[in-house]
Amino acid sequence: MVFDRKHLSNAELISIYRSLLYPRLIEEKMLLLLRQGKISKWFSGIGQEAIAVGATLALEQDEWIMPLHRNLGVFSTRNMPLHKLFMQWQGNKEGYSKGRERSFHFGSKEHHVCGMISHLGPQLAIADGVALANKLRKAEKVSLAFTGEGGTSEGDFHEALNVAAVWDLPVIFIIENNGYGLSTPTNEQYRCESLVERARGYGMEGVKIDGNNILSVIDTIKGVRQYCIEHKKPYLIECMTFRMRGHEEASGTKYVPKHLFEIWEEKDPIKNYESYLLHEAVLTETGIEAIRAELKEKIEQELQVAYQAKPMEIDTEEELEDLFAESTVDSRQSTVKHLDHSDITHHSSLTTHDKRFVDAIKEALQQSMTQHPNLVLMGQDIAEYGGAFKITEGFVQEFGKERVRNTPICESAIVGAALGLSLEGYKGLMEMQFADFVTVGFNQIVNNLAKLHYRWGQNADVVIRMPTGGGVGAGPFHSQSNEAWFTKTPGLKIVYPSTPMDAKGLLIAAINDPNPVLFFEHKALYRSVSGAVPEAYYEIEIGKARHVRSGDEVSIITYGAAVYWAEDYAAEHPEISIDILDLRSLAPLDYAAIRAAVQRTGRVLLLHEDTLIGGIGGEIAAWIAEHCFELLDAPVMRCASLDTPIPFNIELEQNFMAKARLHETMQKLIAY
Ligand SMILES: Cc1ncc(C[n+]2csc(CCOP(=O)(O)OP(=O)(O)O)c2C)c(N)n1
Repeated sequence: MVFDRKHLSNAELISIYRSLLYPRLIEEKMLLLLRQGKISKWFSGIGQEAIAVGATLALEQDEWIMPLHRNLGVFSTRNMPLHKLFMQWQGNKEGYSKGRERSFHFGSKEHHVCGMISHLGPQLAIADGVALANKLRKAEKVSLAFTGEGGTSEGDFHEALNVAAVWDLPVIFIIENNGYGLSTPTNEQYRCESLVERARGYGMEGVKIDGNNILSVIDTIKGVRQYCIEHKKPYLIECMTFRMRGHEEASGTKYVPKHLFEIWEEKDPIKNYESYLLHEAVLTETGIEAIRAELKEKIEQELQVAYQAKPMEIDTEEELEDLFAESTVDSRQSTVKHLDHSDITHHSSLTTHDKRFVDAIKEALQQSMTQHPNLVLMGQDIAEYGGAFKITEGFVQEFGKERVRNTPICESAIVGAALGLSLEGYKGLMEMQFADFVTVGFNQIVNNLAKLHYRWGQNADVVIRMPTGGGVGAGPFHSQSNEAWFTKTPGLKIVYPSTPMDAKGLLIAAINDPNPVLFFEHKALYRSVSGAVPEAYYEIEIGKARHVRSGDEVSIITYGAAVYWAEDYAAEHPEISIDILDLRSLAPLDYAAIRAAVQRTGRVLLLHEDTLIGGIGGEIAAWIAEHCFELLDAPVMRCASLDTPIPFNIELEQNFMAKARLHETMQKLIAY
C-alpha cells in the first residue's frame, strides 16, 4: 500500500493513527464483552475503519454525517464519550436513545451525527436536506452520507443522488464496497463494472479509491469537500474495502472464500498504516505499543463508568411523552392568534372574508411563508405551474424559487430531504401531488419521521400536505382515503379539516408544530365549499374536535367531506334530532369531545369516507365501548365506504361511498 503524506506533519500522522486504531480496539473489547453476554450484538467494521475514520477527519466537526451500521469510526472520531456509547450498546437508559434503540441506530445533534433506520437507503436523502439548508443559508459546508454497495440497489440511492444532482447540492455520497451485502456477493447485486460509473448517469463527478488507505481516504474526501463547496455540487466516492467479520457476530462467514480473507488481511488498514509510520520513522515499535496501551486503558476506564449506569427504571409516561417534541416559542411564533369558530361570532373586531377551502389553504401557506423565513415548500410542479391544484400559484414570484421548489418525481427522497432541512433548523413542507402517492414515501414517514423523536430525541419539523378523497371520478389511484395507514403509527399527527376556517388555522398550527404532521385536504372540498375565514394569522388547536350541530337523538362523529354528508342529511331529515361532531384531528383524537357526543344522545354513528375495515371508525367505536358503555342506548354503528378499491365510474363510485349507506345505517340505529 502506497501512502503519500503530502504536507502532514509527524504529529498529524500520529493523531490520524490514534483515530484509526481506536475503533479497532473498541471492537476487540466489544467482542470479549459479547462473549460474556455484557453487550448486545452489532455490525462489525473491522477491516473497514479507514473509511469512517478518514471521512470524519476530512470534515469539520459541525458538518452532518449520516453513518450506517458499520461506522463506529464516525462515532469514535466525533469524540462521542465512549462510556455513553457503551451504555447505548447495553440498552441502558443513559445511552443515546434511553434504551430504545440498538447498536448504531441513533444520532446526536450535538455531534452532527444523524441516526440511521435499519432500512439503509433512507439516510442518503436526509443528507440532501441538510445540504439544501447549507446552500440556502450560504454556509460553506457539506453533508456526507454512507451506503454499502448493497444499499445502492435501493430506490432511495437513486432518488437521493438524482435530487442532489438536480438541485446542485453539496453532498458527498460514499459507497463502502466491501464485497458482500449480508451474504450476497457483488455479482448478484449489480451489473456495472464499478458503482462509481453511476455518477455519470446522475450528472455528477465520482472517483473510486482504495478504502483501506487512510491517507488517500482523507486526502480524497478533503479535496472532494472543497469541490462540493466551491461548485455547489454533489460527488460520489466508491471506497473499495472488505468486511473481515460476519455480517453480524452470530452469522459467520462461510459464504466468503477463504483466500479473500488472506488477501485482505494483507491490506488491513491499520497494519499497513503502522508499517508506513515505522518505515518513515514517525513512530517506533515502542511508540506504537505505548499508544495501544494508552487507548486500551482509556477503553477500560470508560467501560467502568458505563458499568456504574443505573438499572433501567421504566416510566410509561415518559415513554409516551417522548413521542413528540414540545413546542417552543420559537417554533410556534409569538405573533400567532389562537382562534376557533365561536370567535367569529363573538369577536366583532375580527375581520373575516368569505373564502373557498382552497383559498384558505393558500392563505395559510402565504402567511406562514412570511412568518417563517426558514419554511421551504417542496412538491411536484408546485413552482411556476402552481401545483396540481394551483394552490401555490404565484408563490415563486412572491417567495422565490429557492423556497418554492419543484421536485423530481421521488416522494421518498423529498420526505427525507424535508427531514434533513429540519435537522438544520428549517421547516420542510411537502405537497404530495395526490395523497395516493404517499405509498412511495411511506418508509420515510412511518419509520423515520414518526419514530425519530422517540428514538434519539431529534424532532422532525415536517408537514406533508395530502390532497385526498374521492367523489371526483378519478379512480383507484387518485381518490383513496389513506389516513388510517398513518393514524395507527405512533409519532405522527394527523389533521383533516372540513371547513375553510379550520383548513387555514390547522395548517398554520401544523407548520408551527415542531413535529411531523400529515395534513389531509379533501380535493372535492377545494372549490365546492366556502366560509368565513379570519384575515389574521391564527391557529386552530390540533387535537380539538368541533361541535358542528346539537341534537339529542343521534350523534354522527365524522370528519372531512363526510361532515357535509352529515349536515345535508340532518337538513333533509328534520324529524331526527341529529348531533354532529367534526373530529378535525385524527391523531391525537379529542376523546373528551367524543365522550360528550356520546353523552348528548346515547346513539353514535361513525361516518367516514375511508373503507370500513381498519378505518379510524373501528378504533373510535372500540374506545366508546370501553369507556362510555353506560352512556349508550344502542350499539355504536359505522358507516364507511365499501371494502374495495375506489372505482372510476361515477355510479360505481357513488355506490362505493359511505354516503350511499348513510340513510340505511341511520334508520338501523334509530330503530334499535
Ligand atoms: C430495506 C432493507 N432490506 C433488508 C435489510 C437487511 N439487511 C441489513 S444489512 C444488509 C446488507 C447490507 O449490505 P451493504 O449495503 O452492502 O452494507 P454492509 O452490511 O455490507 O456494510 C441487509 C440485507 C435491511 N436492513 N433493510
